[in-house]
Amino acid sequence: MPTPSSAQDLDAFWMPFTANRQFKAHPRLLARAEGMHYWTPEGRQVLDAVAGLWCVNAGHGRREITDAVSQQLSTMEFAPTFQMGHPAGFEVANRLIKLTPGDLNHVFFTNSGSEAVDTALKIALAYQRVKGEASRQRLIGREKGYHGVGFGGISVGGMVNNRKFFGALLPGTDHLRHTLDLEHNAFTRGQPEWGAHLAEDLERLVALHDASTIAAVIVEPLSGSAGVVLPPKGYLQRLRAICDKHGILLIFDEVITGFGRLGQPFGAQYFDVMPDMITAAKGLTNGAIPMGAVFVRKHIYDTFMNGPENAIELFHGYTYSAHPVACAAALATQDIYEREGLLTRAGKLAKSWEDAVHSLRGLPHVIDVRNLGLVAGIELESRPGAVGARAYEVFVKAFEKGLLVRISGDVIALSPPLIIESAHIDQIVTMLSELLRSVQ
Ligand code: PXG
Repeated sequence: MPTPSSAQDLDAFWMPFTANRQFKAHPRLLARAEGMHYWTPEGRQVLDAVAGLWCVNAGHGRREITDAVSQQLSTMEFAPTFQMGHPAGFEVANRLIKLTPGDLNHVFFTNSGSEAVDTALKIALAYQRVKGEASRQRLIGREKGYHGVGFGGISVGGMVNNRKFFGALLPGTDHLRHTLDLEHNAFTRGQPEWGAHLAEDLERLVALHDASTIAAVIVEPLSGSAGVVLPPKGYLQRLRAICDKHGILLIFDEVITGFGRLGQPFGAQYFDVMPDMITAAKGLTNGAIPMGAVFVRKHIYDTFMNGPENAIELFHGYTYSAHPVACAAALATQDIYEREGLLTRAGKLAKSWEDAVHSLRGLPHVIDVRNLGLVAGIELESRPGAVGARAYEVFVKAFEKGLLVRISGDVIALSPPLIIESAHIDQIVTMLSELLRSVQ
């Protein structure tokens, strides 16, 4: 593959969530990856502290995934799943439901997290209607929530720039308060003690709209994109209890927390809270081939399986739902996770990760450090009138130094591959502390 070298080469690709002109003036390119590292086209090594984009949980360049994908491509590159099937789709579904908690034992396949979210929201609305509660049409999200970029996802999402350009969005949505509070919780190790009562905000929305109008609540158990926002201890339990009290479905968006990020297969198990649906993507295939999924509890699936047997139960699906090549990647990925114990590895590393990232406390600009499992957020004080500028400078300098991080506003987000070793953790923290000392 030739490396794009002129401004003209870079012009045609309208890059996602990117300052295109700024990037194209000073591009940052990646050309190869293996294990914990990327390499630039010039051959410079970059330590991946963010698993690509929170997805390459088993590390880069896994031969088993490449081989499975290649074999599937040469055997059958595509097969429809509308009124047809192929073995791998069923195999992946059966395999995945062994990882999910309780009776979350049916899977609807999508191609991304955004599609998984829109699918879950549609299932929630259809479920209430099929159940005879068609007045339950409202969907509740949370401030600072990120649920992808479909119209459903941005409507329940709570990040203003992802919403304000796109019109009136879905009608009938509302939002819970977010749980970020530096005044009470700055520099907490793990989940904050303060803030479980914020879940009571759902009672406010019930009082305002009435439970009979609310279909579902969707939250990320831990918000990634908004800058690593943790649920206070007991918060998710309270949210579950209030949903139960009012007959509201609870959806956990686990696109980031799924597949081992917190030391359990899913956040639902880590937090010991049972949602009615889980959305997932990213780590499902180690980022190698796009794939998303919605896990649905038995009572929801069964509600749909009641009409005449020749009736299609859910008018929803994608050409590429359970794409055979994605299924092959998913199976190979799950084999690796199981063989290498990666879905619980974050739990074993969590303490040393926590100690390492909290050692950044006290460095210039650092106003909070948040961590859980193998995730961390380091929040920097914003420059006056220039939110995000300081973290952006750290991000650019980090890449130049050989470290890939993510930023959201002035939060540096870290979510390394789950194969990380302690030497890499040291390296990440050492590089970050030098960088924090070097930026103004
Ligand atoms: N839900 C959650 C919780 C996510 O984190 C999506 C849905 C959408 O997934 P897709 O596959 O449609 O992108 C996500 C995606 C970041 C970052 O660094 C996070 C995501 C994507 C890109 C960047 O904050 N999360």
